[in-house]
Amino acid sequence: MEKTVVLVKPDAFQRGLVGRIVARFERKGLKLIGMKMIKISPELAKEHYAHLVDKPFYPGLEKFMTSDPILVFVVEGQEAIEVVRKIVGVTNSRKAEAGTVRGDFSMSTGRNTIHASDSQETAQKELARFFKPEELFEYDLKVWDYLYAEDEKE
Ligand code: IDP
Ligand code: MG
Repeated sequence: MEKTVVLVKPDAFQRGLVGRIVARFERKGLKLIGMKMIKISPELAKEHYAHLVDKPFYPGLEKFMTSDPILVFVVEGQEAIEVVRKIVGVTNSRKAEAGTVRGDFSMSTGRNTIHASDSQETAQKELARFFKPEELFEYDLKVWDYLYAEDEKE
């Protein structure tokens, strides 16, 4: 089963949206296997946003992401990476579809409430970046048989 990483950004904390955002993933049927609050350091921000460090908006992005704690969590499920990115919506929240997290909760690109891994490679890197092996939990989700049919389980 695929695992993917979600960050709930400082704007969601300030706006009291954390619980509602996590609930979106729970109600979909994704299995929560790790979750914690952390404060991102400037070094970690540069690593996480390595693809953006040369952009003019990067200093503001780093300042914002390191300003307050964030929530980081991991969900597991069939095609979880793609499913989660769909729930998150596109980067510019004003263009994000209604029903997505960004489409429903944000008006902004720079304050878009949430991050999610965008590929299998990124998901693996982000898992290692934010979680120690012992912080991820393997447990039996009793409703598994109602989330997936026999031919959809691995
Ligand atoms: P993503 O979060 O949808 O994967 P990325 O292109 O990976 O989008 O950008 C990471 C984050 O950087 C975005 O979520 C957003 O907060 C910020 N960002 C991206 N592009 C811009 C921009 O043009 N202006 C300001 N912030 C941006
Ligand atoms: Mg991205």
